[in-house]
Amino acid sequence: MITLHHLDQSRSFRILWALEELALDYQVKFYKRLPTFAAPPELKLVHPLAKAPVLTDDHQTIAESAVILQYLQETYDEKQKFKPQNKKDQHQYRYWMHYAEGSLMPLLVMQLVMSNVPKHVPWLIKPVAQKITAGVKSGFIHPRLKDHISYLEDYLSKHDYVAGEFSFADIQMWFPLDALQSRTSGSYPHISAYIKRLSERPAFQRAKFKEQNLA
Ligand SMILES: N[C@@H](CCC(=O)N[C@@H](CS)C(=O)NCC(=O)O)C(=O)O
Repeated sequence: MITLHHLDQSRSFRILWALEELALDYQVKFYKRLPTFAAPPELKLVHPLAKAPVLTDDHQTIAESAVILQYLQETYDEKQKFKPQNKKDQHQYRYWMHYAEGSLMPLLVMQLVMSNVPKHVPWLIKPVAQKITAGVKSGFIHPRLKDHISYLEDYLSKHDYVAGEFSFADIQMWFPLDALQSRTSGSYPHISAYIKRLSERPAFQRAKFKEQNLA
């Protein structure tokens, strides 16, 4: 039996969506974030790092979104609908699978951490914390994010999906792009159109409906 260990407001939505695309039988174990926004300790019983998503399939325990997506595709996508079949698109498929968590997410996480630091320090040093984190954001994070956004806007102005037709690489990319759109103030027409295209998929809608009814 496939079990998705799902943390609320998290990357594990990717896997819920993939399971719906594959129309598989699965169960979801729901974990609620602690007030600190960390995963609850029960998730440690499934995987020592207590990060979501984690998927268990009979005796296997699989962590990391990209690895889970690849596992599901290789194991259950009998008609090879969710991975490109030609070499050029397969290269893109691998690239975007890694880029999402290896290049784009670290910047978004860093930005989130920097924004939260001043909220969690004693009031006396708040102004100092604000100054330091604003400096890191404007001097380090924002110029790099700007480059990523231009790169993605350009790529998505020429491609409806990241690797040929819709594939699991799009599921992997959806999360950072959705986070980028909701956490930054800019307007990104091609990224927005891509997110809209993905969110109109019936499997995405089913996964959203399931997620909303899990808590
Ligand atoms: N690269 C990992 C990241 C996993 C990750 O950081 N998940 C977050 C949720 S989006 C988490 O479990 N956070 C809880 C915590 O850090 O306590 C993946 O793609 O699966």
